[in-house]
Amino acid sequence: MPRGSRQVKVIQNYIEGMFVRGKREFADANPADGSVIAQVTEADQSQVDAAVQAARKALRGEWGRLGVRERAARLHKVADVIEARFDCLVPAEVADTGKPVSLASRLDVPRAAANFRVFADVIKTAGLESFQTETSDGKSALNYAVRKPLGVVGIITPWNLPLLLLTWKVAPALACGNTVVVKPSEETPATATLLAEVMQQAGIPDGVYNVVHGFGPNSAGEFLTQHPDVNAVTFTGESQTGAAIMKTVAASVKPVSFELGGKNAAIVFADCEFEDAVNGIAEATFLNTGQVCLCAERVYVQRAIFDRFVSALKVKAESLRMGSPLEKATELGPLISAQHRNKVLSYYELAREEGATVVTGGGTPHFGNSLDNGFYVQPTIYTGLAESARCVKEEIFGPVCHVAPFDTEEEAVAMANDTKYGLAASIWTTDLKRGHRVAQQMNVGITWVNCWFLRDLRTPFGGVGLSGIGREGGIHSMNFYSELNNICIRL
Ligand code: NAD
Ligand code: 6OD
Repeated sequence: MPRGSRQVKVIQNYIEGMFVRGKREFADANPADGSVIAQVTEADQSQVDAAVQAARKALRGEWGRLGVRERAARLHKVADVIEARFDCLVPAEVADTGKPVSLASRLDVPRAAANFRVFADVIKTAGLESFQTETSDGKSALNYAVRKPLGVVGIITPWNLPLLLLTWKVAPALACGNTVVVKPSEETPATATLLAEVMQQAGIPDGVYNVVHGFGPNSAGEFLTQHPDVNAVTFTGESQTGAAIMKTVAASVKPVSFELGGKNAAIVFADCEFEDAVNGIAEATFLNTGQVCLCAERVYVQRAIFDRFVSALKVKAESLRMGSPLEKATELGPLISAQHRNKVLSYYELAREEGATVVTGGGTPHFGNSLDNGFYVQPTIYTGLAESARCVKEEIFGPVCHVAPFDTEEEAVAMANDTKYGLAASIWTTDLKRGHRVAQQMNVGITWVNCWFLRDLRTPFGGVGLSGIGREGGIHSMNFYSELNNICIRL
């Protein structure tokens, strides 16, 4: 067994290479049946302090002296160990989130390994600017930039894709030579903790990767973001939480990267490949029980195919297999928590009050077994809401979409852009000229044409408006997780 680890019933903080308990614990529940699967140690202020100091110390140790090539090699080793421990990471993620085992196996855990591999390679090829500058005496100067780590990076992540989103930030931060203190969601503490064992196995020095568990306000999240020795904060989560964190970090003027909520639109033109579009929208609405920031909750369909499209999407939604996340055939698991289910169900109720037509769903399923104690809701499709309805404006983050008709391209673009968010959009058409034209008018960070959530990790990822600040991915991550020092030499 790796040094310092235990067979976890208590999920512990991980500080300077040691698993440590604290004074308080909270329960970690399995969303599929509500059972408690572990107790989690909540980090107090002194433990967050210890984690930050451990990360500072590690910057001055072996890690700080490694060259880019060796750092990249260690990150590839982390990816190797993730792949070797696939059979331990998948069930941990499934138990914590309730997501189907098929999804964790094809998306979450492979992407964790890919995150380390891609950023290990990106840092090796990341170029830097240089300029030869003419001077007033007819001579010149040479300007060139060097890349340095930011220092200690605080990483705060949500529960929907816990390991994927955590490693999406840990990997580039480490690639740039930083050390990190991570605060995973209180709902999903397991895989961040298992990643500590992976780090040990991969030979990442103690103190480079630290984990503190707990909540946001007046708990580990806030202790981390307000810590004076944390040099930068990168956050994925709700827009309102982003606003609260921004206030906290403002006092010490730290760089921030925010990947926040969305109320994403999909535009389906009458000339689309019909089956592909129906399947694509079903995936964009229901994947991970709608708990992906990129999910399409607003679907605009050209009037000529509107009725046919809604009927086909209904058939698709009703055919999704809901059930135990452990069953290979399960396509739809529960929501993350009772609290989140209450939120989603309150929107189902609100949609009726706002005058929606319920095409399918709108309630909770009945299983007749222990899954009835879980946090399941039915996949749901609405039509008939006004564009000003709260259900069309606010992020619900469940397996639900509203489908509305449109006549012209201009009308579709205007409706899609009529939101305070701006994360992602998808466009479905066989007219590629139109695809480019419409894509370029979307006020979002990511637009897909005839696909959704098709990722190349070298591309910019992020949102506009309430959906975030900054871009990560490829060189954009390198630029966030490092400081550039420009050196000017008179020649
Ligand atoms: P959340 O904002 O409630 O929590 C995210 C994390 O922030 C958790 O670890 C939480 O403990 C911590 N936190 C909460 N308050 C804090 C505070 N005041 N200070 C410091 N930390 C604090 O989000 P969630 O409910 O876990 O996740 C769902 C949300 O995340 C949705 O809005 C979704 O759209 C968004 N999301 C966005 C992206 C993206 O890439 N843009 C990706 C995934 C999820
Ligand atoms: O694919 C990614 O890199 C990424 N950050 C996905 C975010 C999904 C939101 O839930």
